[in-house]
Amino acid sequence: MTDTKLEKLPESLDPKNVPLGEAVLRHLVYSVGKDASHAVRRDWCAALSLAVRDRMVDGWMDTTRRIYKEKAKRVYYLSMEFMIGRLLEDAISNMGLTAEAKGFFSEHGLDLQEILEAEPDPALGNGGLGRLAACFLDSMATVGVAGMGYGIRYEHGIFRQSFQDGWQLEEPEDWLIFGNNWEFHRPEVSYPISFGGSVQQDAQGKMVWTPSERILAGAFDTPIAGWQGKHVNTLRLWSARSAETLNLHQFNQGEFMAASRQQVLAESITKVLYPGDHTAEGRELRLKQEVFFTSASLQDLLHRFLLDNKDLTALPKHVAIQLNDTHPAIAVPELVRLLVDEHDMEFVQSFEIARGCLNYTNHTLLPEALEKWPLELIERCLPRHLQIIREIDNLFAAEIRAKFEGKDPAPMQAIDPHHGGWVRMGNLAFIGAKRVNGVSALHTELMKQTVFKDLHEVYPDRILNQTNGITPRRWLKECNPGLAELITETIGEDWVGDLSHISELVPYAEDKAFRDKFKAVKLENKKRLAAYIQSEVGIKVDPTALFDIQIKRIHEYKRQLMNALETMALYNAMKADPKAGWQPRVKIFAGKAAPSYTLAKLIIKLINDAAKVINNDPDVDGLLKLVFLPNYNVSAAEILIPGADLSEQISTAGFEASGTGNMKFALNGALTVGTLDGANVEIKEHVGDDNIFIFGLEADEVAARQHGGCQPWVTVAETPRLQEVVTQISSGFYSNGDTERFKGIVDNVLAHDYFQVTPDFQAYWDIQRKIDGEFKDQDTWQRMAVLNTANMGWFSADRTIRGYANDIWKAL
Ligand code: GFP
Repeated sequence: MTDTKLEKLPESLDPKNVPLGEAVLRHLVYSVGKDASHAVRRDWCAALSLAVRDRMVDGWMDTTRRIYKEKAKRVYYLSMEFMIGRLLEDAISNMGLTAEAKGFFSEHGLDLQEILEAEPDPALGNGGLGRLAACFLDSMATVGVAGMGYGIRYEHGIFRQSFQDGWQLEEPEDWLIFGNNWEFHRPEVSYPISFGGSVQQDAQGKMVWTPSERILAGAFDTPIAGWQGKHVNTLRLWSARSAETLNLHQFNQGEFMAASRQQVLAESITKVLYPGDHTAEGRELRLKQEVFFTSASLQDLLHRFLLDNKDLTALPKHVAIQLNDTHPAIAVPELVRLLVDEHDMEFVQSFEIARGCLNYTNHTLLPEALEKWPLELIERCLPRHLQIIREIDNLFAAEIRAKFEGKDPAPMQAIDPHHGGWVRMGNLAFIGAKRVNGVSALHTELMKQTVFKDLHEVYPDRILNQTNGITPRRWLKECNPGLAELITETIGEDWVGDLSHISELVPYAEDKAFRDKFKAVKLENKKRLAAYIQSEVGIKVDPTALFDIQIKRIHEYKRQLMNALETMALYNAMKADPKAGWQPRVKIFAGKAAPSYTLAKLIIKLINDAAKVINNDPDVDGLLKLVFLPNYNVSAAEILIPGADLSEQISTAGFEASGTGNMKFALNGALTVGTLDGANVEIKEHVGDDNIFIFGLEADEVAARQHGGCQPWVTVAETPRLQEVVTQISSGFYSNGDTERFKGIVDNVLAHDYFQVTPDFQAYWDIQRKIDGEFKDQDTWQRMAVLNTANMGWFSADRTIRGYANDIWKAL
């Protein structure tokens, strides 16, 4: 730091004193370097982003100064994913600049919307977990929590999905190709991250780790403004580079590849989100990514703490750290390591400090997603961490033995010595956390009864629930301007900053004039969606049909397959009797399958193949269309969700931890067809039993069937519509006579059906036909839709963040 006396900049430099339009022009010429007459949309987008960013900086610095001055408790949210979506619209909306920007561009014959769409969508996430992290950033800044997000600046993010002959194709996403106008590179903020090598005890008995590999983590900061820009927080993303410089000697010998080897290896750490993990190299890379961003974040927050504190034992008083899933769970031994090895603290005390700061959110009970690392891999990459994990396990075992006589701690410990040895990251996170939370009431209950049963018994106060939420700014105000305006003109604008106000709409459900306006907005949104579908996949759909949408990661438990099978059964029924008065439907899917998840990719292929047959059959023209939109991301969701009549939330009960798409749809006036799973249970409580379509097995029934053994082939035989569809698929009806193509799906459904598609199929079919009937009575349907929107106030992420801040972080 320099010792200048300059505290406040001259008024004349305050960006707020310059009209936004002028600032845009200035940036266009002097920052982007383009003449207005040659500027393309992307240039205008860059200029507007920079002008808006300028307006955020003062608030950002004010927030930072205030946090330091008030010694506010800082909250660090560590997440492998931040699915932030485009930032410009969010920023101008939160900063109250939308009207000014619109006015300026229309004066110059340009359309703001088109300029907003020129911004690339940063694909730094995969699904709900990453989008939740992004909603939390918005809500922390809105509620006034001194929060900071820490993650990875993936050069390519998650892959870009396209279809080749109906198969998913993965290509690198290049969101950074034209630069990123939101971020501030901080070259001076850089931390070493070490791997490999060995650990020796020195003469004083201290453990000394001599790593074999060192990578540098460099910081990039993005300001995140809350509603009305009062509070501006930071998202700090880490980018990897080599600690070694270019080997000039080798380079000059003409060995160009060898000279850059270290750089290439280091940079691979932040290339892509979720590199394939079917190879040993891929798995090691994932582990290194986790260690990389976790260690950099912890080093950074300790550095910040020590700027105005001397005593590290006070860390838990000033700092709360939230681990989003097990990806950053290495934080437990890493924080202990930093305290012991770098700050000369004692082990037990260090562990207590770590346990006083760290908290862990669990997002799934699926064993495949509760990370486990082979002991051999941890030993090779992180020898010092392994020592510490062993010490933590010993401490934990002693604690358990002292508290519970005769209780065996082994099944709960982080290290599982069986089958070659594993480190169980869920157990490690639990043992090292002050609080562990689930993301819906049902999920939290199931956590207590299943994956963390033993740990819950020994630490009964540790698990608590924080049902997920969504930000009403992005997920209503920005994505659905028509509905947002209607709501504001009806009940005022308070709902944007405090969604509980939206309940003032409840009486309007009985008001025919309001319902008609509500319906008109929906129709406009459906037209916008229909145009999007036409431009993306060339399928023409009728905006007055029932738009039935399932958008999420493709996974067996989310049961896109059940939806697809029902669509095929509906096609058969319509074709058999086209004049039976069917409710026209458009079935829409979108979502990515993990690159090595073969069955999920086959499900995509099946839907695309079925779409080819159905959409080209004149018998069902005007009755049924099937659409799979490629490359689902936040921007696509912003068009899809406002245009939905029906929201598909049909996971196998007990498997969807919460869902947040379910909340976004309901808030935008779509009705839910769903199982009693995740947050559907709480949505039902809020919107009322009559305004949601619930069907299917419940979580305990699913568990009983899964454990007791079931005979799906018998169920299929007893369900004629399903039987017909399964026979068609296996006989090549959707695959040009190829009877092998979908064998994987058919065999799975008939022989195992772990996710209970067959027993739920009939109930799903029945409720869909009930929905057909109810949709025809548009007035009643709109009444239900209004009641959905009006009763979603509780699902604001602001409420969730207050819950975390009060119950977990003690930060409000
Ligand atoms: C995961 C869970 C969801 C949950 C989110 C956020 O998201 O049930 O709502 O995390 O907690 F599965 P996905 O990866 O499934 O999208």
